[in-house]
Amino acid sequence: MTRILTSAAAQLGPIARNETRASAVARMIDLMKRGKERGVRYMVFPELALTTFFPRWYMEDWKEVETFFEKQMPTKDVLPLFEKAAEWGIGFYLGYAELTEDGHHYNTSILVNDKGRIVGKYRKVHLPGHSEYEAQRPWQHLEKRYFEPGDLGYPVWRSMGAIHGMAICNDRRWPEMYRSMGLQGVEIISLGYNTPDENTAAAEPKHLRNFHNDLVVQSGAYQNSCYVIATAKAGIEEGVGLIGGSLIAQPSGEIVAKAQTLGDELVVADLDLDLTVMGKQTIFNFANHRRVEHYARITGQTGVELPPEGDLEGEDVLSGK
Ligand code: ING
Repeated sequence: MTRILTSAAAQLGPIARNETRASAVARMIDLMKRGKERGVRYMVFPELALTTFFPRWYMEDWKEVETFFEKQMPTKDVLPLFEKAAEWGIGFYLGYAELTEDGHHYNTSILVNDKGRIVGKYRKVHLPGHSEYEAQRPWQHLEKRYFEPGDLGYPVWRSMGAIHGMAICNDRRWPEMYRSMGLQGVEIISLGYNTPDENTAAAEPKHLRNFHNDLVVQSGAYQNSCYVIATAKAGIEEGVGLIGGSLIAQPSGEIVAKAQTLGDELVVADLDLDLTVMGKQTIFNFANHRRVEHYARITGQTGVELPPEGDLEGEDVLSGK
């Protein structure tokens, strides 16, 4: 019996700094309602989907910073989303800023099943940007200031008939993320992102933002024979352009569905979970093909260690012939 999980990337357009949580949730419920009409049973909202992407601003006052964080989940504002999920039988991924009881700050996502129950939590491991104000930038990217690196690793969860994994934004650029879950048999990796359409750290042609978005998601899906659902917060948000391009990639690495706009948009596809099997049993049968004895650098070494200076002489194979 084929295992079809009709799913969606639930892309959001800009969220203004003064937009309420209730307003963002109402927009997400509208997308969920549209999903229900299209037989969607699982949907992925963006990273930090309850507020504007606040790491674009330097804020001295942590009281102000913490206005963008949630102290519990669900809060009263988010509860309606859980209630609709249970009423309509639609599970979801939600990204938000988490403030724990013991005062830790994480860029977090949760996996909620089609009964409205929280199945899993992930905290963003790869934090891009910087931790101090950098005057030369047109806007800041202070994720290293406002968040701690995630402390939960890359778990997977069985839910809604599939093996799910989660990631957030910059994580999608790191192959270690996908493989950590590929080694647990993951079938669907969900991730949300807020990606400025201009690199403020170095001169880079703008079109590369969208090219890299597809490249890394397609590669991760193919190399781990899984689906990847990647959902943008898109559009001009508080004066800063965020790329759209939400997409669903299948285990072949091909894109099966892609966003058309920079606004609130549902990108729907039938995920046939049995399409993950061929790759896992043949070309990416990790047990048959991986040679872990040669991979030590990947977990043993953080940065680059260059070889000794100077070109090697090389073996002389010509003279004396
Ligand atoms: N945003 C961006 C991302 O990784 C970024 C930051 C963009 C880093 C481009 C490097 C290059 O998509 C988040 N929120 O991680």
